Amino acid sequence: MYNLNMNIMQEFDTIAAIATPLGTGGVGVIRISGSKSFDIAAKIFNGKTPVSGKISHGWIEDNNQKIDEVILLAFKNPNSYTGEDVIEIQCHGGINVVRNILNLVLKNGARMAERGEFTKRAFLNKKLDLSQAEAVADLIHAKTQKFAVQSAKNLSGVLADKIREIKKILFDSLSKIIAGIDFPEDVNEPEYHDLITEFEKALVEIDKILACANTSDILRQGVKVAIAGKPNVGKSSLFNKLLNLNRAIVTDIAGTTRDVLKETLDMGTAVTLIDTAGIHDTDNKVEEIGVEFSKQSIEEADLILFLYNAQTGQDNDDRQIYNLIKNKKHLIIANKCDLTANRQDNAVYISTLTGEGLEKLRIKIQNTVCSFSLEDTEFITNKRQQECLIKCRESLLNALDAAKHRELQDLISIDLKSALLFLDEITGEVITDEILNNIFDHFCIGK
Ligand SMILES: Nc1nc2c(ncn2[C@@H]2O[C@H](COP(=O)(O)OP(=O)(O)OP(=O)(O)O)[C@@H](O)[C@H]2O)c(=O)[nH]1
Ligand SMILES: [Mg+2]
Repeated sequence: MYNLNMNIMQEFDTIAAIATPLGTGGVGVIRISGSKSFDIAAKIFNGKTPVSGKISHGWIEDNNQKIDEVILLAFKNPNSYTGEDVIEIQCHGGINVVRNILNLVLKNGARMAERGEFTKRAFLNKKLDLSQAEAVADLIHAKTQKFAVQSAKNLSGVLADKIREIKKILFDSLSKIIAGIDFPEDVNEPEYHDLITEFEKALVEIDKILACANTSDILRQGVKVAIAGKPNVGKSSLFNKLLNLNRAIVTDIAGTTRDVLKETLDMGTAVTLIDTAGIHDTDNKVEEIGVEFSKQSIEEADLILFLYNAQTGQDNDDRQIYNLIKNKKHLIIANKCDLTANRQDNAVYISTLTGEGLEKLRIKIQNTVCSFSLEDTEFITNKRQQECLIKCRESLLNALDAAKHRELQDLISIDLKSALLFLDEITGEVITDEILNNIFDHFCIGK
């Protein structure tokens, strides 16, 4: 268990990693953090001696053999991302150049960094609280513009500030209760109705954050949109068109798609588009499993694109599938409208072959999807944070109940302390190794 209320900078060995994606690019960055960073730089860098906060230009050399011409950025602790001494080497962005420089850094005393280890150190050295560290991962992995903007808010400490505000309300009440218990002669115990007012105030704030949880989840995971219908109606063709990518196999053989295919689309909100196997009765074992998967996907989806053949119209099999989805949010789509002039019902007529109606459909999908997360969420939370808030809320409700029943304030203080501990878990003031490792395992190397 870490208790970060100790005001000591933690001592670690020196780590290094490539901070940019591996590939060919303009620049590549190798990041080194730890007490040996400047010594390592001195051994491999031929140029002006690095000075904190300054940029130095020179060459990386291995035993006088030139590796690359680089720019070196130096940061002395505590004024760096990790709070330790940090050196960042900006070199040319070829795969081999960055690898050669990293190997040289490792040879000269650094250890390869683990996933998220730089940010973990930043957290342990109190450069970021845990909610901000989690926002770093969110920002890196954000699949949509909107989620990136929201994650940046958390990185700037929006959630952490709110949690601190709630903590202050609870902490003030707890202090008054403890003072009343410890110094009964000098200090009156707080009035119950005052405690009730304060607890209710804190509850309102917690509920405000939790009210955004659903939108948070949608922003994070995307709205699940499944394409469903009989075999051969053109589901995979539509899937490919919406993605602008030939991702799914399309043939005129009924039962082409067997597995569930998923891809992410940015429609303002992230959309997970799901192509499913055509639903029908079959003796084929593989197809049967595919149909089962399709039904599961429909069950989990937020929106169903129900597809049928415009030329033949809906038959009994179509109607059976429609019965499966009719109680969920759905759009009815008649595909292959190039084969018929018939336009009778309330369906959206499209042809994945000619492109007719596809733009109209795209807009319809987009409008429906956006209605899932129209309001700008004030607070983005992840499952871990939501669970802490829910537990905090339970403890606080117990405290409120006890206050309403005029129970001993000693007892109320126990629930209050537990509520505070759950809030501490969100910002990471009290945290176990297991939780910490679980969080940083989701980072990439070099961050
Ligand atoms: N004329 C015409 N043919 C289409 C259209 N869309 C798809 N097709 C054809 O219909 C056949 C089936 O298309 P798929 O996209 O594989 O159909 P599916 O619904 O995914 O089929 P399963 O995976 O077997 O369930 C293919 O031969 C496509 O070229 C369309 O708008 N017009
Ligand atoms: Mg298919």
